[in-house]
Amino acid sequence: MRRTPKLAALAACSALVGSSFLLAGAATATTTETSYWSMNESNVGDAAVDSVGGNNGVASGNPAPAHSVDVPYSTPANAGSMQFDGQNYFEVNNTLSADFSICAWIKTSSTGGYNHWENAPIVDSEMGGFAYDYGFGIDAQGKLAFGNGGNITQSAQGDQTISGVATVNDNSWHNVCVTRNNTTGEDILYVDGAQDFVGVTGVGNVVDNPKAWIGNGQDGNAQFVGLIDDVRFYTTVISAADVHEVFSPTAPVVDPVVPEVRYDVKTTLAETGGLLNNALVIGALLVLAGSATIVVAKVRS
Ligand SMILES: [Ca+2]
Ligand SMILES: [Ca+2]
Repeated sequence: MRRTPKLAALAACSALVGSSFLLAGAATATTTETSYWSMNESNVGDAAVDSVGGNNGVASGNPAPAHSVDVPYSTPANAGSMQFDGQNYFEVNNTLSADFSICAWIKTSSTGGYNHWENAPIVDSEMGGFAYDYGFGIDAQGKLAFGNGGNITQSAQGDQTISGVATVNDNSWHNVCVTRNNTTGEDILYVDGAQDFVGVTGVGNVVDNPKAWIGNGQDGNAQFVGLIDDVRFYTTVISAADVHEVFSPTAPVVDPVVPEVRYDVKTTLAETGGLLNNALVIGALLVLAGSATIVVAKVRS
């Protein structure tokens, strides 16, 4: 009679003694992410920590942005978002210039104007009059908007603004992104992980204002009143797949470690120890790890 191999039998009665989880499928967007403000600070007046680039946002205004438990997601853990009242803001260094992307979560009822400097600002690096500047916010119709000053043609400079289609000022959380291509002038707006609108604005490095504000603007803007969370800067045009990953991260691939079973066979060896003669087993371990079998024995004669 064919018998079940002993190791197989042992494996069959294996017991789970430990497990762990490995993360895979990390968002490719993170490879070009240069700033990430989680907005998890708990005290009024705290700097908004940029955990990626160290470009911490200095709180300004009275009152300063306040901690809130109203967040767009809770898994992975999200400790808070920031409340803006139309007056306050965080000031960061403007680290965006040529190709770039901006993403954030917003929850607001605010409306803005028709030009990028008039929008209810999410991130704004405006300078008065024509300048190589930009603004990302909400327009007069409650749509997402982005615009900048730049070279519209080879002979003309000016400001241009594009607006999206989806309503984003319904006081519900929305993930909003813009990508800006400095070669073609193409800008793509995304709402909740999906492409919302494609347009064109002028090209040129938008570096005239060395600062950018989160939650406010610097010249004629409407007020942004509401919550902002998870602001991200990228120095590339991130892909639609990257944007979706920002909106809804791929669930981690669960890869449990193969159960490891350890048997102390000291007793068994002792009972059938005729072959051992003068050997004295003082310890023996049979370790099963997946298909591999490792036998470790300590024998003293
Ligand atoms: Ca947060
Ligand atoms: Ca301007």
